[in-house]
Amino acid sequence: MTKRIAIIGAGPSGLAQLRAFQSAADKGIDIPEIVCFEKQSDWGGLWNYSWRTGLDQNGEPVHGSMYRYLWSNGPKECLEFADYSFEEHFGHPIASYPPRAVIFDYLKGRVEKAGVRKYIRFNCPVRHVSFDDTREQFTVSVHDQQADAVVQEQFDHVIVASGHFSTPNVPEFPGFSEFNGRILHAHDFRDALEFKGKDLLLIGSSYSAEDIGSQCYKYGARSITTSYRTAPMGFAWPENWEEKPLLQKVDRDTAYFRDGTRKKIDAIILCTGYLHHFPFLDEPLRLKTANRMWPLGLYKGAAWEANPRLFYLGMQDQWYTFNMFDAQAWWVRDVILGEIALPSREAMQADSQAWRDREETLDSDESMIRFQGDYVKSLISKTDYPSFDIDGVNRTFLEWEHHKHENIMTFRDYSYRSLMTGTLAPRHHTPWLDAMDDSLEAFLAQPDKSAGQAGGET
Ligand code: FAD
Ligand code: NA7
Repeated sequence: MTKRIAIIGAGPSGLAQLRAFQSAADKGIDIPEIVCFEKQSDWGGLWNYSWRTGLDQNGEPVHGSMYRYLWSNGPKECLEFADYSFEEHFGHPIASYPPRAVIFDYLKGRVEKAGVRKYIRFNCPVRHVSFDDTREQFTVSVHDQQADAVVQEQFDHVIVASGHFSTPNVPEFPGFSEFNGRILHAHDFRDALEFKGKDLLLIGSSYSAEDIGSQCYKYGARSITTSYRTAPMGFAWPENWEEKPLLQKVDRDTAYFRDGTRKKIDAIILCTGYLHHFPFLDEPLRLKTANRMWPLGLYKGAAWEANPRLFYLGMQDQWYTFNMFDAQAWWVRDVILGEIALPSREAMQADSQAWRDREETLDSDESMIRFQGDYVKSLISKTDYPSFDIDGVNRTFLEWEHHKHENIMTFRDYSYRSLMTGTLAPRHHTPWLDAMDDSLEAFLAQPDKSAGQAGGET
């Protein structure tokens, strides 16, 4: 009997899994019956922008954490698919830091070409997944929103690709209940113009604080204050941006910090990260982890060691994204197809522990980038995913880091060489700080398609 596979989520990870199976089918390999359940009405995951916050039209928590005017926060050359280049999609080279709509278009282009939309059931949040040891099958309960019916189906494998940057981690600080202004989490941030002319406090010192702060600066906030728990971000900020140690309390319109200083503020954005949240999984199936490079319990970062008929994609903290999800999806496909044999549970745990031991020695961005690069290498060496220059991607990440430290407001003006095609990206027609229109049309209206300078010159 044909195996049945359930994929939960049609974001970049779930789509990678569909593409992996379809590429095997194209080679004449028999593939299982696949159903991908997606709670939103379209694919693309976080890249499918929603203006909504809170609950959606069906009463579901809104998945989207992306905001207007979001531009790729790393060079597109680091996330490029090895089987579908940006150049193939757009017909010509494009600049290195595209806005969200352009990335979404690229993501969509590959899966449209592959013809995998037919596998996806949209508006179908998965409510519950359990495993029956006797039948060795999963029961997946799904709410089909269009029919307004909860239905149950049996599957031989389940692949969780529901993402982990959607359920906000929301700490509380003394005085929040009496604060005079708005308090929101980064998950609910949508439009920087809301904060034009305002004195803004952001809690956190990672990507969300850096990027939402930069957006608010770009669109006219009066001042930005970022408050860190462990360490400051340490970039050369513009004059109206300062970094403070952790917030101690808020008194109506004033924030007090650990170093004894205070500041009047109009609004607070909690850039305090996200929770790995799987309310739909039965307890023995549920991954519990903080946002880190090597969550334990996942062999090769993907197979649930306690029951390796279950897989997770994209659960690591991410330097690598789209091509790492591909590497995982191709590997998971080959495990399911019986091309890759899994060792004993003890051997899987020992292998994971070795990765975790190395993870715990990582003490710099560079070491984390190399660690994740090695992980991607280890996966693609086992499958027919097109090999690519991972050392080259690592080098591009390091150049990106260097450019950010040189000037956090101009790093997006640099160009890098594709590791897939060898083409050097053209310079964008407008410096990022002046580019207020983030539409695909504005971005692609490149008057000059000639190449920029490799990784160095603006
Ligand atoms: P997601 O994109 O989160 O997709 C998960 C999918 O699962 C969604 O479609 C969701 O609706 C669906 N789903 C969830 N629960 C259920 C359920 N119960 N039933 C059915 N469906 C469900 N990465 C980069 O490479 N570059 C960037 O510039 C970048 N910027 C980012 C900016 C922000 C603000 C955030 C939050 C993330 C950013 N990322 C960026 C990282 C991002 O995590 C990845 O690019 C990518 O979206 C992860 O893909 P995913 O498929 O694993 O998860
Ligand atoms: P991250 O990268 O998980 O970072 C979370 C940040 O929030 C980090 O600086 C934490 O500080 C801070 N944090 C968490 N809890 C608290 C509390 N209680 N108090 C103060 N500070 C806290 O999440 P991001 O949202 O920045 O990035 C997620 C993705 O979105 C990323 O991949 C980007 O591509 C976009 P810590 O350093 O742990 O002290």
